[in-house]
Amino acid sequence: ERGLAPGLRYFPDHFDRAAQEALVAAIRQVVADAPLFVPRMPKTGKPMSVRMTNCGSLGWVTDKERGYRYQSTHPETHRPWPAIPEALLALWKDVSGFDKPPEACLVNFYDPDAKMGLHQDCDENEFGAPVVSVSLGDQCLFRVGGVSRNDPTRSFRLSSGDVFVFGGESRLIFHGVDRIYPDTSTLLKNAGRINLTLRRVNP
Ligand code: MD3
Ligand code: FE
Repeated sequence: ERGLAPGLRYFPDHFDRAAQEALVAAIRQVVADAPLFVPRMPKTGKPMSVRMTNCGSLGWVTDKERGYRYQSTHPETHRPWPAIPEALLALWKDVSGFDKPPEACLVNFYDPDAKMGLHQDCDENEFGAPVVSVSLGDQCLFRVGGVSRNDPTRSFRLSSGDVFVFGGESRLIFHGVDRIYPDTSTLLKNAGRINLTLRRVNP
């Protein structure tokens, strides 16, 4: 483990190959139940380049009309989200330092040309809990700044199996994914990258 800034912890290679394969299998089941959807920016309806789904009692969704929010059902099937896989609940217990379990696990799928602009995660009502992130598949260039958009940023090349914990003073930092490095992992059959983020939504 490496501590990088107050509240920001990095666990390179936390999951070994077998554990990563088990996580991918669990996520494939989640996607079979709750298909990937294309998130759209509030007001403009511009599609994001990542595709998403969720597991847990609440999932993060966004569309043109209603914007960013958490809800208990899939935006297209209108069914409840599937359960968070046990291995991810165990990870939360190991690294979050927070006693209540996460309500939400957002699953982001990056094609080789997908990215995510610099943003803060502030749609939750509980900033005392950290966000725990797991990277699977191709490497990416991940950028983290400070709590103001203009703060200087640092970049990290994240690899499959890496875990990040964003808590404390780092819970509201700006962050984004600048690019995917194609063909840098053999974990996923269909290439690209998966990121899982575990979150506590309500106090
Ligand atoms: C720092 N996802 O889903 S994970 C997101 O790789 C998101 O898919 C990126 O940003 C991805 O919102 C980055 C790392 C991450 C996730 C949540 C954070 C960093 C964070 C919340 C607060 C601070
Ligand atoms: Fe984020």
